[in-house]
Parts: sequence; structure tokens; C-alpha cells
Amino acid sequence: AANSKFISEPKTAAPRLGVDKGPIHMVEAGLIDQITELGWKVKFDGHHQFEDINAENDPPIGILKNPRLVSRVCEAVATSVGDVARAGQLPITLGGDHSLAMGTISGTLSAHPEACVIWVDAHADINTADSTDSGNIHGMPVSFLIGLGTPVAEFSWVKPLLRTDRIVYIGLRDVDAAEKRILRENNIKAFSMHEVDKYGIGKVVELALDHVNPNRDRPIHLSFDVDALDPSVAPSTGTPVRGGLTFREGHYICEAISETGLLAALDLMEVNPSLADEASVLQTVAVGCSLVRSALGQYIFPTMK
Ligand code: DIR
Ligand code: MN
Ligand code: MN
Ligand code: MN
Repeated sequence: AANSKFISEPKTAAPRLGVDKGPIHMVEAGLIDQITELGWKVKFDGHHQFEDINAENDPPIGILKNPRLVSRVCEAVATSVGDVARAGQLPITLGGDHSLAMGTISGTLSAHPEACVIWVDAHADINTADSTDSGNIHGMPVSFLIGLGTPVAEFSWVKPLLRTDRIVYIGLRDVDAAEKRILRENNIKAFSMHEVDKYGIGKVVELALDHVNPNRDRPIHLSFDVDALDPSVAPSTGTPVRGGLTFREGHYICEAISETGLLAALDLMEVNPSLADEASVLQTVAVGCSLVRSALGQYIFPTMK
């Protein structure tokens, strides 16, 4: 296995400004040294800046906000992630808002067409251009990746490479009525907080893997929105929703996926340091770093192997 990885931390334009600053906080908190210490060789690709497009030259398309900037950033991220994945390395993307997953997952699937996606989030992020009420593209990336709804020309580079049976959700608790219909009509598997309570996180992760990866032979793209965690654990995020995953439940998901040996790409999204007091920011940044370390095998003690 190529014990080497790549960290990129792009920026997109969320309507709540500041989410682009989250990634650099995790880097400044020492994330790169921390994962180097776990035995990985890390290549840090830097803080991506896309400042040529701004609000004045990026008017809404329909009600979609910042469409050109989001599209351009995601397309660049798709290329970077695809290149890293094709080189047999593990791309880690620190976001930034979750629209970035359009880029990261496009990149992963361009390199590993058989890959599956585990989407950990309070939200389903599966509105289409037709169903969105907010116009926030970070509520829509999954529909673009699958190819649902009326196509948006600006996003024609996003190929519908994601099969509906290759994505599974964990942690949902704030899903729009239209999204519930989309999930049902497309038979997309989701383990909401209700199932986490009912079965426990261990069983939920096992069932989720059984669904998207029954033979445990497909590469796994883990797309982790930090708002999946309870706001008491990760307060600095754009759309916190109470009743979320505990610290341990979030870490368990990362550990269990690490344990499969199949992790092919990781997103850690929606850390937004502009949205809270300093203590909350430090707490959220620390949890973000900790989740990444868990996904990279920190929990495995020598005596357990
Ligand atoms: C809502 C909220 N479903 C939307 N989604 C969020 O705007 O589409 N996703 N916050 O992250
Ligand atoms: Mn999300
Ligand atoms: Mn979310
Ligand atoms: Mn979001």
C-alpha cells in the first residue's frame, strides 16, 4: 500500500462566509505532523485560492448561489483528487463547504470507478436544481454526482458516475421533504440518527458497509461533514443540528473504515471558524484533526495487531 497522502484544502463560496478558513486552521493546529507521526508520508498541496470570481461576476443561475465559483473550484479539486488517486495515493480534502464533494468524488470515481461512498452528515445534500429551496449548492452535491434533476450547464463537467447503490448515509436528521422523496424514489440507503440510536453505531457501520461494499473489496470514499457530530462536540459549522453523533460515534465510523484497509479518499468538510467563539473554534478544529487521524489508523495499537 502506498503509505503516502495528499492534503488539499480548497475554498468555496458558501453564503455563510468563512468556511474556507476552516482547513487552514486544521493545518495550523498541526494536522500534517500528526499524520506524519502515524507513519504516513504527507504531501501538502497548499491552501487553494480562487479569487478571480466574486459575487459581482457570479450572479445566481436560477436560485443557485455562486454557481461559477463553486463549479470552477470543484472542477479543479476533481482534477487534483483524480491525479492523486490514480497515483495510488490517498487524497484528503479539508473543506470548505460540502459542495466540494462534487469535485472530490468525481476525482475518486475517475480513478476508481468501482468505489463506494460513505456520506456522514446531518443533511442528505441531495437537493436538485429543481427541488432546492435555499439555492445553496452545498445542499446539492449528491444529486449532481448521481445525475438527478434538470442538468445545470455550468456543471456539465460533473459526470453522473455515482450509482445510487454505491452511496450510503450515516447521521441524517435534517432532510427536506423533497430530499426524502428523492431518497425513497431512488432507493438510496440511509442510516439516520434514529437507526444509530436503535442499533448502535457498530451495527450501523457494518450494515452500511454490507450495503455498498458487501464483499469488502471496493475502495471507499469517506465524505465526512463535521455537522454530523452533535453541536456540543463540533459547534463551529454552518448549519448545526442538535441530536447528532457523539464524539466516539464519529470516531468509531472513521476507525471502522480505516480497519477495512479500503479507504481511498477522505473529505473532512464544513469546519467554519468564523461562526463561533474561540473556544468553540479550537474544539471543532481539534475534533476535525482527530477524525482525520482516526481514519488514518491512529486507533490501532501495536498490541492489537
Ligand atoms: C437544506 C439544508 N437541505 C438545503 N442543507 C444543508 O439547503 O438544501 N446542507 N445545510 O449542508
Ligand atoms: Mn454536508
Ligand atoms: Mn451537513
Ligand atoms: Mn452544508
